[in-house]
Amino acid sequence: MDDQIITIERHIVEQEREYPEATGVFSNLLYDIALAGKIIAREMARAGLVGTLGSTGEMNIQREEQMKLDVFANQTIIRMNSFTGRLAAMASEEREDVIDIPRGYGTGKYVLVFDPLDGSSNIDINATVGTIFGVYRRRSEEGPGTIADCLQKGRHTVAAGYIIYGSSTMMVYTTGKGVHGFTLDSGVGEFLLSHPDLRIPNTPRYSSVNHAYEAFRSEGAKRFGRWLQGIDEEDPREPLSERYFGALVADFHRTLLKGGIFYYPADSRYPEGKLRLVYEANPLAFIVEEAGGYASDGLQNILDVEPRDLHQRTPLFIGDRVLVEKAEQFIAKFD
Ligand code: AHM
Ligand code: MG
Repeated sequence: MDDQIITIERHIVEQEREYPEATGVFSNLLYDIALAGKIIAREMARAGLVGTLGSTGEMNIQREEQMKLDVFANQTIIRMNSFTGRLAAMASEEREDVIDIPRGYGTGKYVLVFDPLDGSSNIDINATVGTIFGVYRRRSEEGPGTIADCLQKGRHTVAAGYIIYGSSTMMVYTTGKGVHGFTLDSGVGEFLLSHPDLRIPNTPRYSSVNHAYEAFRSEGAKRFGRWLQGIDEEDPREPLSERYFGALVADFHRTLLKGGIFYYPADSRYPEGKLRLVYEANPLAFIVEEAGGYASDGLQNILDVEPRDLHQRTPLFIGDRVLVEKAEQFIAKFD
């Protein structure tokens, strides 16, 4: 195994062999996502050259400024997946409603939820951004997919992953049989297996949070932050070093590889939390659990939250199980 070169295509096929009843539809869906990731990575790499950078001047439905590359990433994923007959519907951070499969094209048994370009405020400084996705089996029997198909508990995820556009492009995915990371060799245009069977390290290395909003947070979240910093008087500990990109994918990726915790609690500006449950928190929660970690909204496992709305927000504590459970304890005690 050590000196083999394993492409993502081969890896997906080999994983599929473990399911004798598999038809190949699911594998093809994962290739399509990987291909969309390569197209987005290429566009990102040349964005500065062709003047793609900067704002379109439009606001997306979350009233945040939308960058041109967000639009490109969103369109690429939709175009790649609309006509294949593999999906019943899609949902994206950039679109208010469920994205239907165009009339005249067949529908399939899966739904795809995604954040096409997370952390977009990082684009114009050439810092890391990423695509997050989750795949579910549809619940409805046939015909166009429904919102209920997209609003499933994270626990029902059949595949989740992300593509991180950093100093190199990586795709990390799981189908519930380990978490595997692939690095894009842009010379040959292939994602090659570079991080088989990722497990979050047992020793936490970094904590990751935006301290600017400390004053807006609940007593429990504040105290948890102080505990991580080693300044809780009742329970002093070695402080955990901090890192914060301000792009969830990048902050999560580091947490997965190096160990530690990322958290974005609820606060008085965002009483429900800032991050989105369906296409941000759930896919990453599914990945972290598969890698030996844990994700919580502060009260319960994120994967057990019943989504009500496509763009629902949630507090998120994700990474090392012991640290995330400690956050839950602070919140239970003080909030
Ligand atoms: P978005 O770029 O899809 O809107 O995502 C929101 C981003 C996350 O990537 C990141 O974790 C968070 O917002 C950072 O928020 P803040 O600037 O408040 O720290
Ligand atoms: Mg996002």
